[in-house]
Amino acid sequence: FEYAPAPESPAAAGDIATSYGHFIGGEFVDSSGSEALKTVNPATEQVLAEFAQGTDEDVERAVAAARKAFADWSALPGGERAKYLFRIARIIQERSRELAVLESIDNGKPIRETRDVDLPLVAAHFFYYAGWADKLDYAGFGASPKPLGVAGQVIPWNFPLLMLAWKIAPALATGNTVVLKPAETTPLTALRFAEICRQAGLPKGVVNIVTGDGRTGAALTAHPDVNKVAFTGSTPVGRAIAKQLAGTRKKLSLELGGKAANIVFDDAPIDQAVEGIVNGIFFNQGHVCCAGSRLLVQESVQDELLDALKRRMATLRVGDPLDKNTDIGAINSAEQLARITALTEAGEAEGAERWSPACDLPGTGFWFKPTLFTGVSQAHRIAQEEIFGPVLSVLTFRTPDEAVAKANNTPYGLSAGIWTEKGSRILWMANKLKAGVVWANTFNKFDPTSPFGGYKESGYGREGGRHGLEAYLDV
Ligand code: TXE
Repeated sequence: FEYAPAPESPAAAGDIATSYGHFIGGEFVDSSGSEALKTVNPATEQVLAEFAQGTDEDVERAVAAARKAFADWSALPGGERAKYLFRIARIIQERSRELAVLESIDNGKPIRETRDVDLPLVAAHFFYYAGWADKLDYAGFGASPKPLGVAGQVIPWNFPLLMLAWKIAPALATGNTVVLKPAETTPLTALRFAEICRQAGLPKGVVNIVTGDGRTGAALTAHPDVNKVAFTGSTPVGRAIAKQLAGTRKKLSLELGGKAANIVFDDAPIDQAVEGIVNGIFFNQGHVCCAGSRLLVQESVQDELLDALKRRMATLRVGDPLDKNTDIGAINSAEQLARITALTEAGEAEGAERWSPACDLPGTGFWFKPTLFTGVSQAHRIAQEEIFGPVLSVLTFRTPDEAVAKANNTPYGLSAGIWTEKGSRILWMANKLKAGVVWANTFNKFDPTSPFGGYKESGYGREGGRHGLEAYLDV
């Protein structure tokens, strides 16, 4: 084994370099090309740093480094691999403040969320999968399941570090090595994670980070020496990757878009349901694949629920992501803001009624008011397409059967929520809903022990839990 250099002294979140290359073979290296991209703070539009647009040659070098490391890494006893993962988990906890601030600056999400949700979950995933590394032989994967080889992983910008953890932790626990490409609007925490790999003494080449846009992603997923592709992102790109991989023997898992229904029955405690609806759609500015973007409310409580919801929406604070009182931060990019704007305009054009509370938005940066649409019909684009912003479409139902039919009436099937006091109804509904995750009397609850993934256009394969290991093993 070639071990990485001795621990470095931790940086502060503000220590952002002016330009970054890739992390390949345990070293920070320059790109073979000269094209650089910029990442901006979406709350201020200020450029944070330049980073490399990964070339085919960069991807080649990274895959070669991962291949070289694979022989020794996969031969390590699971308990030895676990030690590295536990060490990474502990360093993430120690550096969580720095990482939370950096994530909020690069992504735009409120510090309260990065601090209390993202970072604890990131560490939890490394702890959880560290615990699996030495137990694979006795857990129903056959006598001695084999890692697949080099995993090419492409992640989105909505939970940059958490998506990295969902992908890297199970891959390493099972003995695979990794080349990961972060999203082009949020590369900074993945590059900081590379430092953490060095700090943990992770052998060189086990984790490689190559930055760039979709061209770099496509070069990675197409590389012939990549054995496993894991992708989280848009449904069109997921479909393109599936086509690209057809005819190869690469294993593929896809976690794509969603259009979840949050279903509220007339016996649900209204205040609790309102909190769940707000968390369901306004958490992370609605940049959440499993966001509760459709509210299905039983007709008899529609007026009462919408009154309470509007009162609650009027209390939401939109603004500076680094202010601990902020509920809704900045939209991640100008492109995403344009997508949200276009779909909400389509909602109005198709005849739905739009409402937002009075709220002052900062002058610079990318912002969107919490928005509610009533009078929405199932055929409207805002009832069918993923908006990926703080926009809720309200539909109504009378019976549980009608709620199921409407909830299932989208191309997606990632998640759903049910609000009712009746346990029997929860079980009945959960079986009928075509969704990989069904929450009852809560929403957007994540846990490393639970498998997560979709039906239909939301993708295939599961991440998290014991099922998440299967994506990285030949059983
Ligand atoms: O996604 P892309 P975008 C949805 C959401 C959003 C829309 C567009 O509705 O409004 O997608 O977002 C890389 N081969 N979700 O444009 O393009 C890209 O560089 C390989 C849902 O940001 O799919 C980035 O790293 N990789 C979602 C990643 O794919 C390619 C999260 C995601 O970008 C590639 C994000 C290619 N041909 C967006 N093209 C979720 N499921 O949570 C791009 N990429």
